[in-house]
Amino acid sequence: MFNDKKVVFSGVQPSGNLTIGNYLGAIRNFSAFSEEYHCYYCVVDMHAITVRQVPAELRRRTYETLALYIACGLDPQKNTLFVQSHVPQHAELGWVLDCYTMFGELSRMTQFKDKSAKNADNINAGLFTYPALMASDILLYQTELVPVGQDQKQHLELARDIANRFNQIYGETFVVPEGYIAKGGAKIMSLQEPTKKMSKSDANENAVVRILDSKDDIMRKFKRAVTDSGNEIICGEGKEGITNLLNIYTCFTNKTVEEAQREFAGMGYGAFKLAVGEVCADSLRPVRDEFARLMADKAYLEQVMAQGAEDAYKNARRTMSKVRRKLGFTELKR
Ligand code: AQP
Repeated sequence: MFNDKKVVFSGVQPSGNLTIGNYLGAIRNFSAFSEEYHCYYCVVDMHAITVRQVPAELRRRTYETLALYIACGLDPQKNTLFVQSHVPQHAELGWVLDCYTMFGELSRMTQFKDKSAKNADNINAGLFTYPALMASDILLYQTELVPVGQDQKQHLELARDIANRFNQIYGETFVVPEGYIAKGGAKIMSLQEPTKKMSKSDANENAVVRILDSKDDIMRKFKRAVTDSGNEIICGEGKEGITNLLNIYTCFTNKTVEEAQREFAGMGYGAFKLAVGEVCADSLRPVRDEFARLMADKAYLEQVMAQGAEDAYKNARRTMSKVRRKLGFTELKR
């Protein structure tokens, strides 16, 4: 289907209901690559279990994340959409790369520090070695480009270091991937603590706008968004809340920040927050409608999963055979 095209890979964890951060920072940008690249978009369920999940919810969210990929414009005929745990080479290469990733490197990862602080009773080895599994996801497909939000930049740099290290020891084995971080939506902040990233697993529902929230919920959350004691709708230091809202507004409208600042000059914070809520809710409506249609057709989603896993498996197996040979693993003669 794709042959010699260069490869794009990205993934989303089914670790919660997806947010407008996941949408603006990642998924919304994915379809732009579909013509030029062979795109692999993965539901990374193995990453999700680094934090405790309720099994039935993980299963449901895996379907939902796949449906959201499609509802956000990813055509399964033009993109390989699949579930990470359906392709066992992710775990296999993950283990190999664990052995080429240094303890010191993993200790410096800010996401590990943040997530260990949030999950102090479950600082497991998987949480620590998460970036090596992420490197395996990317390197398995000889990926050139990885579209991600700003928060994944550090992990991506580590994936490049791991690829370079392996290539230096064993000769050219992996393509060394580049990150693609979209300008506007790269870091959407929490509506309640705008110095903190918006995260799908945030316990405070008012901090997070979810792609599938109803219009009423979206409007309510924006109404309650934290701002500042001033009255100017401009970006700047000490105005993290307003800066975040302007950023969200420009992402949904494709206007520049300057245009938005001019548009809202002299307006009160209350009316401004409602305007941001309106464009957000209205832009997401088609995604919500398409999502509902897809979720009613589980057989179709299963067919997409199966087709995606088969295609991913074929290509993952090729890289894994090369890695096994380079490492000196013996081949089993049957
Ligand atoms: N707030 C954000 N702004 C912009 N991009 C974001 N991404 C996540 N949050 C924001 C991007 O979404 C993609 C998928 O993320 P993920 O599921 O792999 O995990 P994450 O980065 O840890 O996202 P969350 O929402 O914070 O999940 P939890 O709460 O489970 O940890 C990535 O490209 C990410 O950069």
